Amino acid sequence: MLRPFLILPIAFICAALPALCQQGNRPAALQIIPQPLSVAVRDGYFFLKADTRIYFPDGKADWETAAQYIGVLAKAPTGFDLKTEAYAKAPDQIQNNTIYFLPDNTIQGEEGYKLDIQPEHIRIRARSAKGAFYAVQTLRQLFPASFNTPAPEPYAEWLAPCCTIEDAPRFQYRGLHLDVGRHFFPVPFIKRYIDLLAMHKLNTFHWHLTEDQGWRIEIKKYPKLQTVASCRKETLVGRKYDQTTATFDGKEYCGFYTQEEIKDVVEYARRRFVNIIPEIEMPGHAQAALSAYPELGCTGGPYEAATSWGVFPEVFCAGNEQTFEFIDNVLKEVCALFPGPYVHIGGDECPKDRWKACPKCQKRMKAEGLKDEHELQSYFIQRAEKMLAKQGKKLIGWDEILEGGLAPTATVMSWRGIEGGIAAAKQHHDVIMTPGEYCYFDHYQGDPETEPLAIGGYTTLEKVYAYEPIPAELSAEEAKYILGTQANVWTEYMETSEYVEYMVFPRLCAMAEVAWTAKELKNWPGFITRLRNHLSRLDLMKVNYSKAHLDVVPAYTAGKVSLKIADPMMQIHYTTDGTEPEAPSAVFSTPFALKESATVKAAAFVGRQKTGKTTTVQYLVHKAAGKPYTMSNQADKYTGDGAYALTNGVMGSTKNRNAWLGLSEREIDPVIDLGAPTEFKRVTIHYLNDKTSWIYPPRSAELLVSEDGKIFTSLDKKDIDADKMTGLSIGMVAFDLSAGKAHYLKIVLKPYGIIPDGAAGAGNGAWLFADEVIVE
Ligand code: TNX
Repeated sequence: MLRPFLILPIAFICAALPALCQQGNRPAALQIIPQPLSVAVRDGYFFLKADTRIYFPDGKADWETAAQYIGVLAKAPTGFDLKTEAYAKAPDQIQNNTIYFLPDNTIQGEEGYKLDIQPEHIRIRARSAKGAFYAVQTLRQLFPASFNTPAPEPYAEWLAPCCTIEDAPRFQYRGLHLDVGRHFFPVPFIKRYIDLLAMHKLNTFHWHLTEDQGWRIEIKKYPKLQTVASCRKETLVGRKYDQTTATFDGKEYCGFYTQEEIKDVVEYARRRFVNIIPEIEMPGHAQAALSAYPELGCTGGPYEAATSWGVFPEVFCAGNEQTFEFIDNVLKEVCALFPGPYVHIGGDECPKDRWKACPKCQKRMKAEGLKDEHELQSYFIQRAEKMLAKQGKKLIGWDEILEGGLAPTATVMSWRGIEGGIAAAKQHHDVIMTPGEYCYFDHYQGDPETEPLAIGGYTTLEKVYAYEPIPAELSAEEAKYILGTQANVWTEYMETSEYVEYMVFPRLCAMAEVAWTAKELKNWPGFITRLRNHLSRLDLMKVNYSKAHLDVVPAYTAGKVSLKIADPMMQIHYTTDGTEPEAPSAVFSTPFALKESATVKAAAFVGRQKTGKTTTVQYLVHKAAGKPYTMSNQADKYTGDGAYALTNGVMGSTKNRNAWLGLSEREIDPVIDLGAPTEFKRVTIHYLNDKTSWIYPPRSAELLVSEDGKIFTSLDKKDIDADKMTGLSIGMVAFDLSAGKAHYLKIVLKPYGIIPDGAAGAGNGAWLFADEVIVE
């Protein structure tokens, strides 16, 4: 179990503050996630009993499925065998102790519903069975939390408060993705995942089925995809820093879903109104497929399924007709298995090295009049589009499919930011927004120093909640092409299903509200309050959710330490002497200054109980700490936590990328205003070396000084042998001066430039990551 830091169950918080949770079995307020459009609560309760009858319209199988789902949910906790019955015509006077499902064309949207709970009966109105199903998901959240236990609760009273709820989703596409290529997850977990996404009113499961590290779907025509491509010989341990330090576990890793299993999952999803989008990656991320059928690669192999992570040069050969035959045959079997309208063909991260050197690919480019390898990729994707069209399916691809020309009917998943989505919408193509910064659940959700290993990034619960899927750059007309949004779960570092749950929850709860709830109704304090209650449901379902949102987040502005917590109900206790914060420790209320370097430790409490883990920050007090600075180039992605990134008294570490200020191919040149002429003896600046992540040392560092902030004199310049540094490490440049004095200090770090051949990211501009300018 991956729950090393959980100190206190949510149930305890509820015991301490019952008003915020439930009073006995009676909900104090309706705490639904995602927040519905309108809720009107009345006095009284409806009691679900063993003999409650559920009625659905005769002859409508999908309505029957929605109606039966109440019984599916109720079975374990209540022990009831609830009966559903068809009605030919709804009676004018509805009988007591019934739940009626009523088709109603006046309800807003295909997935909207109206849920009306009276003491005597419940009425669910919807235009389609989908809406009826979401009404059931809402009803489920109105019963006591124990309605979600897998074990019987014989003494519970199954009551739901009388109310009228009218609801409809903001977006028609609400997705969650899972990469089963890097790690394989068995069918029971896939079903649980589908249950959980449906519980949060998402309607799409994007099943990423093929990768460099493993092909996970049975294709009958190509048996070696099962016997060869579904296995890799071993797996990288931990994070790779470079070829010399990587270690492998020596254990073969295999797994795939048979077509029978896929059919079973598709049917399971159908009963939860979830559409599955299968993804078959091409032309890149195809190394496992090539290990089975090497003739489909440009060099002919031999190949083996990848054993570490990243982007690999071995891709499908675009000059070879056999490749297209293979893809056509694979897609035919895939299309037959998945009834939904879409198939995802990947299209991301396809290096063009092999194609450039491949005579067949070059010949194809000539014959087809393609001007570069991007157009060859576009040619590839357009052929896949036609193959899918023959099977009556539409193509989705990652935003790289924009390069070299978009296939005419393609839907674009915008992942490298929002630009791809904007460009596609402007070309009147459908778009699904999944920008990494907000929608990647493989990113850290808390302090990397204390969180389990993740790919990088920093996507907190609050950040996910703040995501707005419609880019401001689009007109109202163009915005209509944004079908919705999706969270992606890449599993390089998630070996177990518990790990996946830890990364997905509670961020998925926030995502649900981004995708479903009307923009005007989104409200962070309201969400965090409802989340407390919701987490008690997830507790009972034994979902291994993260509590990183209960950790204290340090901030630093103008020489003062500030401590923040996402949940306003919590109180922060802290120490500055390195001891563990406990209930008697100081309570944080206003930002405080440190007179000397200190270790600050802080944790969130409810009453005397610690709710999260302890955050530890080492603050260095020096002459530039808390001093403002300006730079010629601004960081957009790696901001190092804001305006004081280089002078906040906190050094970036090898684990924590977020503390570093990062720029690609541009100088980092802070001009620090020390406030007054200041004497100093030593100035140091630090940089990160992590070449497998494209982060390189600077070429040189220069120190300049000025009295007026305009005219600068250079004091010293040092060259750096950037190629010499290996592994993952922090470098430092120190300027020692016998007696320096200045009002303004400027440091110029020259970027490395283009990444050399043979290294990860070759041909791209290297990143430069700098942190703390320490002035002593
Ligand atoms: C990029 S997102 C990828 C994946 C990785 C992921 C890690 C996308 C289309 N491609 O192959 O797993 O980054 O965050």
